[in-house]
This record gives sequence, C-alpha cells and structure tokens, in this order.
Amino acid sequence: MSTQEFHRDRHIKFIQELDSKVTKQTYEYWLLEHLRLNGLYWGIMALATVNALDALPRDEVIQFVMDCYDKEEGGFAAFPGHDAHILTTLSGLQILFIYDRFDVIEGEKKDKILEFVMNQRCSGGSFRGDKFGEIDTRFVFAAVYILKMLKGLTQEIADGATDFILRCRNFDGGFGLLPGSESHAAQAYTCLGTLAILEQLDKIDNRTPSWLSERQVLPSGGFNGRPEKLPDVCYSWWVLLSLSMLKKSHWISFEDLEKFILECQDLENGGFSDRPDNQTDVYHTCFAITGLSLMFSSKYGMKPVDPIYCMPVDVTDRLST
Ligand code: GRG
Repeated sequence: MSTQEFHRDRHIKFIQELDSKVTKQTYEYWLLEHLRLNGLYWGIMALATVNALDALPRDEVIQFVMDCYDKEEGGFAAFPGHDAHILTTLSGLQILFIYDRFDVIEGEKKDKILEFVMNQRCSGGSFRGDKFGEIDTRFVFAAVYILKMLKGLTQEIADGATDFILRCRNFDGGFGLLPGSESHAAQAYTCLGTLAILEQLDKIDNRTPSWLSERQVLPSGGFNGRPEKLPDVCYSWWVLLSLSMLKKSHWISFEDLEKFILECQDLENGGFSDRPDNQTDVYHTCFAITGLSLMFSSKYGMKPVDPIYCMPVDVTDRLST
C-alpha cells in the first residue's frame, strides 16, 4: 500500500504553467518547439484524465492546433510553419476529438488529411512518418488510428498493416520498430494498438504478455522498456495498457507499480519525472497519470482511459458512432 498521496492540484498547475510568459522566456521552451503539438496532447490528456480539461483556454488550444495545419501537405506539424508529420497529425486530431471539435476539419481539410496519410503508405503495408521517408511501427499505428477516426480504413490497408506488424514480432514475444529490430515495450504498444484497432489481437500468443510482464523491475515496482534497462514511469502506460489490451494486466503487481508512479511526483512543483527525484516533464506526467487511471480510476477520481486510443473512455465512445 503506497503511503504517498496523488497531488492533483499541483499537477494541474504544473501543466498550466508550461506555456506561461515565464516559461516562454527560457531556451528550453524554444528548443522543444518540434514537440509542441505532441506536448499539448500530453498536457490535455493528463488534464482530461483528472477531470480538469477547463484548466487550459479551450478556444486558444483549438486555434493553436489549426495554426499547425500544413495546407500544402494536408497534415499537422508540431508548430506553425514546420513540416507535417503523421505523429503530430495524430496528436492534433486527438486534441480536436477530445474537445469534440472535428467540425473545424469537416470537408476539404478532412479529405486532405486522409490524402496526407495515404501519401505515407509504403509497399509491404507500412507507413512513413512524413515525406522524408522514415518507417517505424509508431507511424503504422498513427496511420491506422487516424484512418479509424476519419473513417478511411479499408480491408486492403488493414491487411497490409497487420502483415507488417506481425513481421515486427520477435522470438521473445516483443515487437521492434521494424522487422528484425530489438523488442521494445513502447513499440509493443504501437503494434498491439494497431492490431487492436484492426481486431487482430487473436494473432498474439502468450509469449507477448509474458515478455511484457517481465518488464516490472523489482524492488522499484516500475517498468523498463527492455531487459537490463532502468525503470521509467512512461512504461507504466506502454506496458500496462499493452497487458490490458491482452487482458493480462493481472500478471503484474498494481500495488508495486502504483508506489513507483507516486514516487515519481515532484511534491513541490507538480509533474512527474521518469524516475524518482529526476526532472519533471509533460510526457512523463501524462503517462504516469494515465497509468494510474488504468489501475485505479475511481480511487483517484479520474476518468477511465481507453487503453487502445489513450483518450478518456467517454470520448472514445464516440468512435463507434
Ligand atoms: C496515442 C499514446 C499515443 C501514442 C501515439 C507516438 C506513439 C503513438 C507512440 C510512441 C511509442 C514510443 C516508441 C515511445 C518511446 C518511449 C521511450 C521512452 C523510448 C526511449 O527508448 P530508449 O531506448 O530508452 O532511449 P530505454 O528506456 O530503453 O533506456
């Protein structure tokens, strides 16, 4: 049983202050421009999970997302004026979906987004991240997720993506970013998430949950991303929800994981770090909070989070309409 409390209000304040006048005067703020739209999604997702979505100005958020829209390519960039990328397109759409504001892309923009995603499709069923050509299972997941949201999935895309993902599975049950790459827990999430959206999880045997459950590092209780590495709070999400998709989350200790996550809080300034007493950031804050919600949403007064889509369940209910 953890003796730590969850400091909800401090975490809300931490997220609100990430875009303040003071932060904007720091070098680090501008160094992270290429992650801005992803960062906004992480902040919004954390706030939505703790029932505090109104802590950020809604209209300004939507305006920023739309300012990141790249009209030439048809996808969203990390920051106004940057190039569109499939991961930032997913983050932009997730934010709009959480706020129920898909009306702002209805019509021509929606068609262009679909075209942007389809332009990234490669032979062999995979997807590139952008015009520069890198291929990775993250991009396949993002493409399938976006096509699901925009109702653009076809049987051909589904079959190709399933084949590619299954080729990325290794002998140990884990998944890598390309066929033959080392198993990594975050990559397992993107592969299992793709298969879950495509209703192909029955292709997975018990080697996968077995490898995933071995990621819990004792005595810390946190998860690592691969054997012999240090635990990191973000894997609370990548591993736990992968196990949860496979209905095997009871193979790990919730109590030990909860204790580790709570130890990663900054008790003074809010936010979570990768490991206890390290520097906090919005990425680790998001996945610490969503991890806690996946285990104990009612205990912490949080919204239940959908393990496939990483959006609140009351939001993803709209995906089936
Ligand atoms: C809808 C939640 C959601 C995500 C969209 C972008 C994406 C899909 C998933 C990203 C998955 C991913 C690959 C995350 C990276 C996790 C991470 C901390 C990687 C660092 O790897 P190493 O090798 O760290 O630097 P380790 O922990 O192995 O030392």
